Amino acid sequence: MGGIQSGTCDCARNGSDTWIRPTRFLSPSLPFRKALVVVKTPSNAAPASVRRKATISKGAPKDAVAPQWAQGGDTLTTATGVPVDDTDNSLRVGDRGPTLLDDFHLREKIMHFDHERIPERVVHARGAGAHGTFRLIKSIEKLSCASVLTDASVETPVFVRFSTVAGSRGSADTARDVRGFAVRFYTQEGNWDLVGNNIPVFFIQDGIKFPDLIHAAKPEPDREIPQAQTAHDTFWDFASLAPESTHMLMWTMSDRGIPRSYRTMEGFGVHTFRLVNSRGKTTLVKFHWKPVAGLASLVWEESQKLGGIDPDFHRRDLWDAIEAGAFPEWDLGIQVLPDTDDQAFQGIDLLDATKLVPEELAPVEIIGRLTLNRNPSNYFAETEQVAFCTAHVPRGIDFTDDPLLQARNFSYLDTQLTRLGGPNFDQLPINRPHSPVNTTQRDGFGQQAVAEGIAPYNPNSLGGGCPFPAGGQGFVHVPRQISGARARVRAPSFADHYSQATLFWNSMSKPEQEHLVGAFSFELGKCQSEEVKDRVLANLANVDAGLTGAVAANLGKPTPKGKPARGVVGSPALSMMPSAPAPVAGRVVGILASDGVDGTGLRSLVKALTAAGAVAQVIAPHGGSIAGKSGAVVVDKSAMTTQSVEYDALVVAGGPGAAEVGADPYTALNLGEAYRHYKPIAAWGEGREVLQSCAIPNDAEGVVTGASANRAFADDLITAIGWHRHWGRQLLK
Ligand code: HDE
Repeated sequence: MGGIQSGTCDCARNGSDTWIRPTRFLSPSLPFRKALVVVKTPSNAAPASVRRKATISKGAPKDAVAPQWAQGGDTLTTATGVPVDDTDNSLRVGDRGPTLLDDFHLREKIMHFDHERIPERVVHARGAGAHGTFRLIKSIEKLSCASVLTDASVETPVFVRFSTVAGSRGSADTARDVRGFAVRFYTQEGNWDLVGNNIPVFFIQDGIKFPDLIHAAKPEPDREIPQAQTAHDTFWDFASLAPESTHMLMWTMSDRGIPRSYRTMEGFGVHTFRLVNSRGKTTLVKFHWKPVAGLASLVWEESQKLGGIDPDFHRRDLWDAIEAGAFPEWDLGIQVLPDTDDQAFQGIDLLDATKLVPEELAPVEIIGRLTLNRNPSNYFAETEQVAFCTAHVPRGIDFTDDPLLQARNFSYLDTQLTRLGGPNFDQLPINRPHSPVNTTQRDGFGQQAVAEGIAPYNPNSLGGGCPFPAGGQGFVHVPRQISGARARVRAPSFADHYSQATLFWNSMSKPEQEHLVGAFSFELGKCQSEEVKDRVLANLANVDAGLTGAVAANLGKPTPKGKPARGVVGSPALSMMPSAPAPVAGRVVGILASDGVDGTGLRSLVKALTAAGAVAQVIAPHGGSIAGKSGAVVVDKSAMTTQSVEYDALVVAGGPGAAEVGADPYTALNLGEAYRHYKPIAAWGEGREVLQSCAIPNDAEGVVTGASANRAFADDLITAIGWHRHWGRQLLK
C-alpha cells in the first residue's frame, strides 16, 4: 500500500486532503477485502459518500481524528497489537465447558468495555458539539492585543459544544433549561474558551453558591426525580430564598428556556471580561453571539411532546443542518465599556453576573463570524472529552473580579481531574492547542508525550535554558491596585435583585408575557409546598403586579403586594419577536401527500424550498413511494413514524390523493396541533379541502393557500416560515 495508511475503518488518510475510501466485497479466501478508491475532497467539505465518516479541518492537528497507532492494519488485534484469530467464541474446555483464564483476549475485551464510561459532567452533561471556524471581520487592536481579535487574515478553527444544564447525559434536549454555549478558539497564541450560555445573566452572584443551586435543581436526592426539570420543590425552594435569582428566572421561564434549535439561539459570555491592548490599556467588554438564522423557540406543549417523540431533537437538528450544508452561523459582538475604578456602567455593577447592560445603553458591535461546518467524527473523543475552562485565555483577554467568574476559573480545571482521569487532559486530541506547547510538566496518568531532554525545570543550563519564559510577549496579568478588608461580604451594589427583572418583563411582547405566566404557573403548579409557592409569588410581586396576579390566579392563591421599580422602560433588544422574516435555512417542512398527489406541484414546491435552504419532507400514509400523475414520488416519512412537532411548517399537497390524507385521523390531529403551535400551514388545490375538514381557517394568520403550487404560493409559504410563529392567531382556549 506504499505510503498509504489503511485501516479497518472505511476511511484512512494519507496525510493530505486526499482520502482513501475502501469498498468492501466478499472473497472466498478473505472474509473482507478492500479495494481502495481515491476520493479528492473539495477544499471545504467532505464528499457526500464519506460524510458519515471523519473529515479533518485544515487547521486540525494531523492525528486529531485517527492517530497512526489507533486504526492501522487490516486485521483485528489486541490492544498490544497481537492479531486475534476469533472474537466470537471464548476459550473454553470442550464446547460446553468452563471458560479459561488463559483467554487474554476475552479478559482484555471485557475489561476495556467495563471502563468505557467516564463520569458525566456534573452540570451540562447533555450536549452536542461541532467544529467550525471563526473569521474576524474587524480588528479591535485598539482594545486587545490578542491575535484572534486583531488579525482578520486568519481563520481560527473552533469547536463548540451546546448543552442543557440540569439533565443527565441521556436526558431530552427540549427540557426547559438554560443552554450552554461553549466556544473553543484554537488561536495561534493558545486556546481561548468562551464558556457562555444562551442567557446573558445568571442565577447567583457568587460562585460559592453554585453547589447549592445545582443540588436544588438536580433530581431530588431520595427518589432521584424529576429528571432534567426545575419544576419541583427543591429548585423553587432555593430560588424563593435566593432573590438574586429572580432576573434569571424571568429568562428561563421565557421562551429562551425552550429554543427551537441551537442554531436559533443567542449566546452570551455573561461575565464582564477585560481586554488589554499592546500598550497595556484595558477596556471592559461583554461578549454576544447573534444567530444569523434569527431567534426562534418552541412552544411549551411542543417542547414537552418532543421530549418523548424525539429526545435528540436539538442534537439531530445541529447534525442534519451541518450535513445539509446549512451551516449554523453567529456573529460575534462586543459591548465596549470603559474600565473605570468602580467597574460600573451607568449605575450597573459590571461584576454582578445577575445584571446585563441593555444594548440601548451600549450597542453590540459586530466583530466576527462563527461558522459550524463539520460534525464530530467520534462523539466520545470530541464532544465528551472536550474540557473547556474559563481560565483558558490568550494574551489580550483577561478577567474581572466577578466572584462567579473567579470561582469558575478554579472549577473547570479541577473538574477535569475526575472527569478525564488525571492532569494530562489537555493532551487529548480535542483539547490540544494548535499553537506550539512547551511546558516543564512531566509524567502523570495518561501522559502521551515522550518528552526528551534532562532539564524539565526552570531555570536550567543543562537544557540550554529552554524553554525560556516569553516575558512581555507572554500572557501578562495587567497590574491592578486592589485594596480592602479580608471578609466574607457581598457588595451593596449587588443588592438590587428586581429592577432588571422588571426591565425584562417590560421588554416582552404580549405573547411572550403570556408564555412567562404559563411557565411560572406550570413550574410552581408542580410544587407541593405551599410555602415555597408563596415565597416565589412574594418575590415576583417586586417585579410586576400583573405577572404576579396572573400566576397567583392560576395557582388559586391570593396576590401578594410588592414594590416593583417604577418607570422602567423596556429594552426592545431583549424581546425575541422578529421585526422581519428570518432566513429559512435548515427549517423543516412536512408535506402531507398520498397516492394521486399532484407530483408536478410537489416537485416545484420542494425545489423552491430547497433553494431557500429549507428541508422538505414528504409524509405519506405508507413508506416507499406514492404514485403521482407525473410519476412516483419518494416518501421521506410514513405518517405513523412522525408528528407535527418535528416540523416548522405543514403543507397539504394538491391532487386527488388529498382525500386520503384528509380521511386519516392523524391528519386532523397534526394539523390542529401545528395550528395551535402557531406554525405556518399551507395547502394547494384539493389540499385546501383538507384544511377545511380539519377546521383550519383559510384566512388565519400564517395559513397559505393557492390553486396550484406555483412560485407565488412557495414565496408566501417561505415568508410565513421566516416569521416562525404566527402569534396573532386566535386560539380556542
Ligand atoms: Fe459552568 N460548569 N459553572 N457555568 N458551565 C461546568 O465544567 C461552574 C456557570 C457552563 O460544554 C463544569 O467541564 C461553577 C456560568 C457551560 O463542556 C463545571 C459555576 C456559566 C458548561 C462548572 C458555573 C456556565 C459548564 C461541568 C459558578 C455561563 C459546559 C463540566 C461559579 C456563563 C461546558 C465542566 C461544556 C460546565 C462549574 C457557572 C456555563 C463543574 C462552579 C455562570 C456552557 O466545572
